[in-house]
Amino acid sequence: MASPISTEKHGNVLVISSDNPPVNALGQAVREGLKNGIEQAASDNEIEAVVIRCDGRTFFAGADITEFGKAPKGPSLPEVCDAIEASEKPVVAAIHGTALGGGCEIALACHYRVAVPSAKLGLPEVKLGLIPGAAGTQRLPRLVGAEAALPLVVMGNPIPAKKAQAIGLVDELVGEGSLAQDAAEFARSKVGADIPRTSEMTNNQDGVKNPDLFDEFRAKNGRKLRGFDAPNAGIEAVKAAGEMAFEDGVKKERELFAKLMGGTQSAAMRHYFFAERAANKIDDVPADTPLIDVKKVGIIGAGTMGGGIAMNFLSAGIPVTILEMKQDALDRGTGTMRKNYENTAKRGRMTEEQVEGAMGLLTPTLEYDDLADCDLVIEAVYENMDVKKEVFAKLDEVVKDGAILASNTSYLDIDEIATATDRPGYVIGLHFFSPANVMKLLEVVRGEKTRDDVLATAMKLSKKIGKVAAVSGVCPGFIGNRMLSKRQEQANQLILEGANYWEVDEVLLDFGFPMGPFQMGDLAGLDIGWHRDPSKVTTVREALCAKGRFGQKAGKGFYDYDDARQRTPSDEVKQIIADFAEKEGNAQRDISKDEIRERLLYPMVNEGAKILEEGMAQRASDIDVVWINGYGWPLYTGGPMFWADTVGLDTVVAGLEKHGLPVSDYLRAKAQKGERLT
Ligand code: T1G
Repeated sequence: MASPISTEKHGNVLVISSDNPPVNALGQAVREGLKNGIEQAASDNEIEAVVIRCDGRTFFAGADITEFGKAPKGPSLPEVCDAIEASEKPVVAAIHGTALGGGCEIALACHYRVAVPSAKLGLPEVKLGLIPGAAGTQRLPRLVGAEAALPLVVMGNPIPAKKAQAIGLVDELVGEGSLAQDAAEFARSKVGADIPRTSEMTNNQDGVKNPDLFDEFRAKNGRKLRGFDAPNAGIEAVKAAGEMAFEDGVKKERELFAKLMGGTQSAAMRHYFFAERAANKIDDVPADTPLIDVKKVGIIGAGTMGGGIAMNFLSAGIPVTILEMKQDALDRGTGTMRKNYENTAKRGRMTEEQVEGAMGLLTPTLEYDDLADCDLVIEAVYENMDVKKEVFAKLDEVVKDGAILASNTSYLDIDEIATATDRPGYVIGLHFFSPANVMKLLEVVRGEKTRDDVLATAMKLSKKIGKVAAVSGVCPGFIGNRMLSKRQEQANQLILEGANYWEVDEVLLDFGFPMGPFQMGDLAGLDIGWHRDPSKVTTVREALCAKGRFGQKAGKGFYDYDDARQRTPSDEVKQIIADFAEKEGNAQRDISKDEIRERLLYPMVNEGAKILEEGMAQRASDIDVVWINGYGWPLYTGGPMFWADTVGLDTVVAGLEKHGLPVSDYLRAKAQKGERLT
């Protein structure tokens, strides 16, 4: 098979090119070709300088993740990097697209780096539960200093070429259309000059002069890094770069890398990397299905959801017409959207003109007729079937043929809603999660009659508005809420049987969720939907509301809150629950945290298995995508399905049986056959 690497002489410059779509991943053939190219340059006396570049959309975007876990085949990436750096002739990296991970390490091993302004550079290995494994944590601090290296290595977010130039990672920005020749020119200009090797530089001493740098960085980012192993390893590796000789630092990096590679967190995060991409594919819809061009979107309802949904499209540059029934509701809704954008601008994440640009694409209206030329209309009105059907009947009348009519319903039957129209093929569910302009998850609910082009359009559009979409079938609660209801059921049952409600929260917090169900109840308000009759107590929540315990806003709910909203478990609440339980005939007993965790999480796995069995999700990894992006399931465990495989399905089944909880045939069969869900 032809090598993905080719070389071409341009006068005294050898240009080594990689053509390895889709992202020039540094697979074995690429690594071998690069090494051979450097050797060719060394042995050719006419060559005085080298450029390394890539064809296609991007410079090397990292090691080839599909090779992980397989027996490594030489030459290794560190070997290739060392060969590049050792070259006696100047080597220039010509960067476009995204130079990520191993790609950034190749660039660091080069003696110079030139990039087009639209390029990005980064070390996202932490997002795979790893750290750079080809001396990136040792070369980068020597080139740009420990302080500038820490965010790149530990948070894993890429930076634009301009910022890379500012910290010294990129030497020169060149023309978008003239990268190859500008890089060759740049290389020629370095012939005869001393060769700058990043492994010999000493900018990393800032971390030695200010050793608090590392703990300060760890503390500043503590919440985001909670539970993850790789970020801390990244900090250790960058610290080592300042304290050790290069070779020793590389050894330290390799130790840390190997430990992470062998751990469950990296396996989980690599699973998630592919899961997120797989979720966008619909198995029975051809990849070349023609898409509907969505030039204008209509949103019905300017409340929290409607406004949040609208912002997703406005931020992606898609005009939105938003409809309300009354002027004051419309004004309130659009006012909230503007305020949200202005807050984002205050945090420096948007410019003023971007705010005006987004708001300039918004057309508020009270008239359904103004939706007539929309290509997609999404309703986010009251969660009531009759109301939804009325809206869809109206839309069917007013909106042009071929337009998609979507409901943001979180559990109602999309097929029934579709019967209110003469275009069931164009009806789909687009279930956003609150706050809709922030939460990444979008459950795309495929109706019985939803057309392929409508579904394919929804998936493509989800990427355009920065969402992670997963397809769900029509069932109560779709994928996420259906599994959530099982956890909620057990949480409520557990406290009636004597489990301490704060321990139920702690189990989920310790597992890695951002919040437990009782904390969540206090935050949202326990009195939502309360009938306001203190004498009528049929649930624990009603018992608490009867005592004015409405949650954080009342200073007390399940917990007591101080002025800083710090929560403390309440003996009064413990008693209220015990009294209520006794009235209901529930005997109280001490319940261990292990039992709590099994009863909260295993029924979710069982429900996920049923969702798969019924074909309500295309694949187990889609369920992981839903829970990680919609409900804060800790990424480093890979999601409920991957986590169940890690625990072992036989252990899950045994746990469910031990607690007298139902086991689906699908899950039992998988466990008996020793198979995995993912
Ligand atoms: N290896 C293998 N395949 C990859 C890949 C990679 N590194 N990156 C992307 N793909 C595939 C992806 O699965 C998809 O395949 C297609 O390319 C398009 O990707 C030693 C150890 C580059 C920003 O973490 O962030 O280097 O679905 O849909 O949205 O220190 O891909 O088409 O069959 O995401 O335009 C470090 C991971 C690796 C970068 C492009 N590098 N990739 O985004 O397209 S570890 C990364 C990305 C490492 C060294 C360490 C993104 C992208 P398919 P896509 P995109």
